[in-house]
Amino acid sequence: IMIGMIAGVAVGLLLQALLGDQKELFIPLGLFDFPIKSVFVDGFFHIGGQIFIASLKMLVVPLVFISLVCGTCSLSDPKKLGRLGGKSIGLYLITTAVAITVTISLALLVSPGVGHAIPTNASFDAKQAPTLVEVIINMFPTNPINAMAEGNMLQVIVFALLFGISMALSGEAGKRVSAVFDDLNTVILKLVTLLMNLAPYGIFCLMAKLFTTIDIDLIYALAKYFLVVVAALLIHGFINYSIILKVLTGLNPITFLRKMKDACLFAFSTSSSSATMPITLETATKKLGAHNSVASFTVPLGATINMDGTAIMQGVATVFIAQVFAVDLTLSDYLMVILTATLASVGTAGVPGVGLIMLAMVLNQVGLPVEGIAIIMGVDRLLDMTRTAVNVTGDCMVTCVVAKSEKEFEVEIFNDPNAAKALE
Ligand code: DAS
Repeated sequence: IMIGMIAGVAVGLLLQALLGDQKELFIPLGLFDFPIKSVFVDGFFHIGGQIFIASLKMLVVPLVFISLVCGTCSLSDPKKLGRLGGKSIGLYLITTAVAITVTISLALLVSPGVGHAIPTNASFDAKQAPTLVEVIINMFPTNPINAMAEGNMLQVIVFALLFGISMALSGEAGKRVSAVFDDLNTVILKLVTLLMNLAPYGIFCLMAKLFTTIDIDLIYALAKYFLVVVAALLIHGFINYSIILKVLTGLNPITFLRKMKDACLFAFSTSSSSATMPITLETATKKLGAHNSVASFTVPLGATINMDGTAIMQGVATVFIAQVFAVDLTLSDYLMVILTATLASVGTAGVPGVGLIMLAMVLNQVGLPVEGIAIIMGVDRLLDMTRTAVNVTGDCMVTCVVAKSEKEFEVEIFNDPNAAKALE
């Protein structure tokens, strides 16, 4: 996977250098000039990358529904589900609030936007973000099949939980259905493994296409903003998570981070927590040692409501945009940003670029011009990749904490460097 990524970036940057300001790169073949960019970048790389992402997303709904039903109905008592829910949602919200508080302090320290009024001709139409009440009501599907068809993951999760609980309470009939779901789970996880064999090629295509077209010099113009976000993401991903994991579980953070490599590379390449979910689930169970009865609940939930990386971007972006527009925000404004960004990340689905859309909700809350998003849109793709890797790391970290506290955790697997080698 790493080789696929590095090769893709290298090929992309090489093609961008060869293209220069031209729109096409022709190779003379005697009879005709061969159009490299159209055939490879807009052809093979684009098609290959999109097919790979689609194949991952194809897995999400069946995998989440089946693994969550299996996980829930295997819970000895549904009361335990309440504990799992309370612990995981509580930890997800706390880590997100910690992320954005640390981030705003860092952003105010560096003040990336002071004295950098950047002219923008780009415009941004902000979709009205849902309120917390709407998010809670919308969690309950009026039509579960429609929720699956639309990929509304919060509704799929709620339906799977209710279905699994009713199975656990249905005696012999529930046991027979549960056996079917266990077999379905085996089959769908096999499909995950089969698709992972395509990963190096899919990631190569995604990276090659992106790095052929990404606007490298725009990053320099927004370098300070870009670097503050990346710094905050790295601090949160490497330091904050390591401290929380060590304090709450005593597990070795270095081992944890090393085992997160593949899931992070997937998240980075796809910019989608949802698309990465099959890998995150495999990582949590087969590499880190969390039981499926916990991971099948906390990982899909985390991929949907836990977006620490996104909240970090939203915190820095708010400070940056306030400074670029010379708007002085008060302490209560920043507290409102922390609350709104934390809730915005709950409502953010795990797909590319939604963090930027939810940023509009945060900017609205503190009266900042939403057009400010147009300033940072150009560098957001690379930041989206990085923050999605942080998002999935947070999902696995909380899964380990909750699983260990529920004694549904195999430390031997966690400490085994070769656990789940088959996945790589
Ligand atoms: N790309 C989103 C995710 O999948 C996060 C974001 O857009 O900020 O986590």
